[in-house]
Amino acid sequence: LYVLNKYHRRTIAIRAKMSGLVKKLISGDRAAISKVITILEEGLPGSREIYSRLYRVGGNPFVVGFAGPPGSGKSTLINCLAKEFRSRGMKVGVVAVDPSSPLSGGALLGDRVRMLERSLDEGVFIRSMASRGSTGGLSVSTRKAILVLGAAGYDTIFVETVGVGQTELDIARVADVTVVVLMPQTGDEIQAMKAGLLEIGDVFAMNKSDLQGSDMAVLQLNLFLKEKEGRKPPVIRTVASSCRGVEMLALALLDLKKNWKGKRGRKEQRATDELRETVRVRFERLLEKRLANDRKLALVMKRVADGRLDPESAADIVLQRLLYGVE
Ligand SMILES: Nc1nc2c(ncn2[C@@H]2O[C@H](COP(=O)(O)OP(=O)(O)O)[C@@H](O)[C@H]2O)c(=O)[nH]1
Ligand SMILES: [Mg+2]
Repeated sequence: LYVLNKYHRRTIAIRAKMSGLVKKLISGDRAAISKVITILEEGLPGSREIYSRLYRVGGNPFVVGFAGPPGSGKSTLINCLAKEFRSRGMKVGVVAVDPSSPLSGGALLGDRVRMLERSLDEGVFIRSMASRGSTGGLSVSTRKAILVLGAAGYDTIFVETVGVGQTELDIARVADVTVVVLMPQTGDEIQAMKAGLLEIGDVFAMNKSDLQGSDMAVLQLNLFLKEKEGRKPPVIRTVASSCRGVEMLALALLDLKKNWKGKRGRKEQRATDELRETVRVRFERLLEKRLANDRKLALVMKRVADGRLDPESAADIVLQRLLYGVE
C-alpha cells in the first residue's frame, strides 16, 4: 500500500508539473516550449499526458516542408521567408531535422548560427532535432514538435531536413505544402527527377539565380514538371543570400495556404496519417523486440535461415504470435 501511495503521489506530482508546463507553453514561454518538445521527443515521464493535452488544445498551423540537395540554400531561404512572414504579422516556427549522424552535425550547427539572428525575434522559434530512430520515428517526432509549436501559437511552421533520400521525401507527408529548393549548374533538375523530388514539390525555388545557367535550369525544370492536383507547380527564382525573389515565394505559399484552408478534411487527413504512422512505427519496434527476445520466434528465424521453413509460412507464425499470442 505504501508503495502504491508513493507511486500515486509521484504520478500526481508529475501531472501537476506537466499541466503547469502546458499552461506556460500556451502562453508562449520559450523555455517551456523547448522543454516540452524534448519531453515528447524522448518519451520522458509525462509525455503521453502532455501529448493528449496539447492535442486537445490543438492549433492548426500551416506547415511548409523544404527539400532539396544539401547546399542549395534551404536554410538561407527559410531565414528570408521567416522575415517575410514575420513582417505580415505571423508567428514562425522552424524545425530543422537532422535524421542522421554526427557527420551532418557540423552543417546543422552552421545553420543554427545563421538562423540565430531570427531567433532573437520573439515571433520566431527555432528548434533542431536529431533523430536516433528510424525514418518513421523521424516523422513522428517532427509531428510532435509541430504539435507543440502549433499549440504555442506559431501559425506557420517551416520544416527543413538536412537528410537526403527517403527522409527528404518523408517531409512531404508531414507538411501541408512542400518547397523543393534547387540550384543551377549542378544538373539538380535531373537529379531531382531521379530522386523523386519532382513528385513531392508543390512549389519549386530555383535558388542561386545569381549564378550562371539559371535560365537554362528553370527552362529544363519546367519541361520536367507535371501537373499536380490540376495545376503545374510554380517555379520561382530566388537569390536567398540577398532575399531576392523571396517575396514571390512567400506569395506563392500564401496562395497555397488559402486553398489549403478552404480544403476541409486536411486536418482529419493529417490526424489519421499520424495514427497510421504511429502504429506502424510502434509495431515495427515491437516486432524487432520480439524477434530479438522471444525464444520461439528465434527458433522460427533459425528454421528460415536453415531453409527448413519458407518466409511466407514463417510470417504466418510470427503474426499469429504477435497479434493473438498464439503459441
Ligand atoms: N550565390 C549564392 N549563394 C547562396 C544563395 N543562397 C544561399 N547561398 C549560399 O549557399 C550555401 C549553402 O546554403 P544553405 O542555406 O546552408 O543550404 P542548405 O544546405 O540547403 O540549407 C551558403 O554558403 C549560402 O550562403 C544564393 O542565392 N546565391
Ligand atoms: Mg540547411
